[in-house]
This record gives sequence, structure tokens and C-alpha cells, in this order.
Amino acid sequence: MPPLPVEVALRAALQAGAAVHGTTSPNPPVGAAILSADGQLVGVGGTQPAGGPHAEVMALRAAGDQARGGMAVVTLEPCNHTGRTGPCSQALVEAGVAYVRYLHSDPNAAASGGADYLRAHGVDVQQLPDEAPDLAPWLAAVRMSRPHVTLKFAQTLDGFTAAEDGSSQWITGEEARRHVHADRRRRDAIIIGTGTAVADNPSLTARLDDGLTHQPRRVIIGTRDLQRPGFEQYPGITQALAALWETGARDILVEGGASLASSFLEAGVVDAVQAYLAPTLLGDGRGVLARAVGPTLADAIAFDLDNVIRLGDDVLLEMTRRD
Ligand code: AOF
Ligand code: ZN
Repeated sequence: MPPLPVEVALRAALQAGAAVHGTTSPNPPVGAAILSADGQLVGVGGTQPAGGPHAEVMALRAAGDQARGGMAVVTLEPCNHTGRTGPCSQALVEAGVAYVRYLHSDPNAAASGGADYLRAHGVDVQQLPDEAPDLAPWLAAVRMSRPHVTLKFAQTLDGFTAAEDGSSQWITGEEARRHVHADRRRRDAIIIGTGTAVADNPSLTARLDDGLTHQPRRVIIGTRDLQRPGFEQYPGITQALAALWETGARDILVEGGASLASSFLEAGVVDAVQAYLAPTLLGDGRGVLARAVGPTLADAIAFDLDNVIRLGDDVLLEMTRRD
């Protein structure tokens, strides 16, 4: 038999996972691809909204009989439990799949064990090097038992998010704003403080004219009672994170303002940062944070730089917390 094109199937599986990102919580956005015994890509699928079929089942349905003797490439270890759906491990065995390759181990104790089950049923199982960041927020959230938090802000070169008069609407250009909207759609919730809710009255919707409808939950944190229809409100960070976790949110975005951003950092719950940098200078204005994190440079909160993305004339820096 010729070597199976695992790379081709992995790329298809990652794409299928990316396509359902933002629609699956509390489940992860998994992708799966099936190669027939002679190496053809015969089925691709992504996790359906919670309660619906998992990625493997979608891909097996597309592959039909051609899965027999073939290979399944999945971005997460196939589940081994009956939750809202049946075990994917069993579905793969029943379909006659001979090889399984998966990226990430499932940290959810209730669902893990699929690799062992498959091996016990004669399937050749291997974990692939799991460097891909596709499921990073979900994996981190499950390990921490709270939503993964990304802090997002846009700033001038000299670190201001708004001018002295508070005007902040158009710090970055069109491409960066489009990127923000695409990114919001992948999140489960977008969070702002009461100050920002009052000052900017933002809609926080993911505006893109591509026909897709997923909108993240819109959350305000603060004690001032705002009664905004369409927004959930919690008095503090702890309550918000607990309630969001309980109701299925795994990947959330904090959009400011400066006071809320400071509080999230002080609470030690900022896992990732997205900093949009505009090539402009203001000289003075409102900073990203509301308070100093400490008196000296040694107190600075450090991040690891993961990505530098050019968006028109702006730059997006993506970072994760340095442990
Ligand atoms: C997979 N393939 O596509 C996904 C998996 O309640 P259930 O039955 O939907 O199971 C949810 C758990 O299954 C979830 O917490 C995670 O551990 C795993 N997700 N597993 O084999 C998939 N989305
Ligand atoms: Zn499953």
C-alpha cells in the first residue's frame, strides 16, 4: 500500500475545525478527515453545535464505505464516552477504520480514553506532534475550569487607546477593524466594563457580510445597573467567569476599557493578548491600563510573542501569558 497522505488529511481536518470555530462551545471546534485505503480524501467534517454529531461522525458519514481499511485524521483524540452523542472511538471501529492519527489529547477526563479503546480494537493509533494552536483556548479552558481570556486593545505607537477628549473610534484602519469583527465571531463572549458601555455604547456585534450568523454573547462587568437589552451583566470578574463557564463559554474576549483591563490583569486571568498597533502618535491621551502594575520595570507583566500580523498599515501582535 502507498504511504497515506497524512499531511493532506491533517490540513483538511484543521480547515474543517477552523470553519466551525465559534459555533461549538462548550465543545471544542474539532475537524476530522478520512482517507480511503488507497489514500484518497473521502470525507471531511467538523463538530456540530453542542448536542449534534462530533467531527469524526460527520467525516465518516461523508466517507461511507470508503472509510473501511482507511485512516481517520482528527484534531482531538476521539471521544470514548456517551455524552450528548455516542463515542467516536466506537463509530470509527464500526466503520472499519484501520489507522487513526490525532493532534491533541482530550483533557476532559469524562471523554478521554479513545486512543486506548481504538488500540484495544486493533486500530493503529498515533498522536501527531501537537504544535497547532487550533484548540488552544478550549484546551486551556478545560484545564483551568474557567473560560480562556484574551485581552484585546488598539493603541497608537505611544500606547494610547483614546485621545484626551476620549475619541477612540478610529485608531486603527479598515483592515484591522475587519479582522476584529472576524475574530469576535470565533469567541463565545465579548466583555466590556460599565464605563465603556456608557461612554461608547458599543454594539459589540461581529459585523461581516458573509451570511454567517454566529454572534458572541455580550457581557458587561460592573456594579452600576445598566439594564442593557441583549447584554448580560455581572458585578465582578469572578462572578462573570464562573457564570460564563457554567453556561458553556470557553473562549472569551475582553475589550476594555482601561479599568476593566487592569482588573483582569490584577486578577491574574489574562491568558492571551491581542494588541492592534496603529502607526500614529498622540503625545497624550488615555492609556491601555488604568493603573500601574508596580513601581519598577521588574513588575512589568511579560508575554510571549506568538504572531505578528500586518493588517493594512496596522500591526496585530498576538501574545500569550508567560508563566
Ligand atoms: C470528539 N470529536 O468533534 C468533539 C469532541 O457531550 P458530547 O457527547 O458532545 O461530548 C463532548 C466532549 O467530547 C467534549 O467535552 C470533548 O471532550 C469531546 N469533544 N470529541 O471525539 C469532536 N467535539
Ligand atoms: Zn466524539
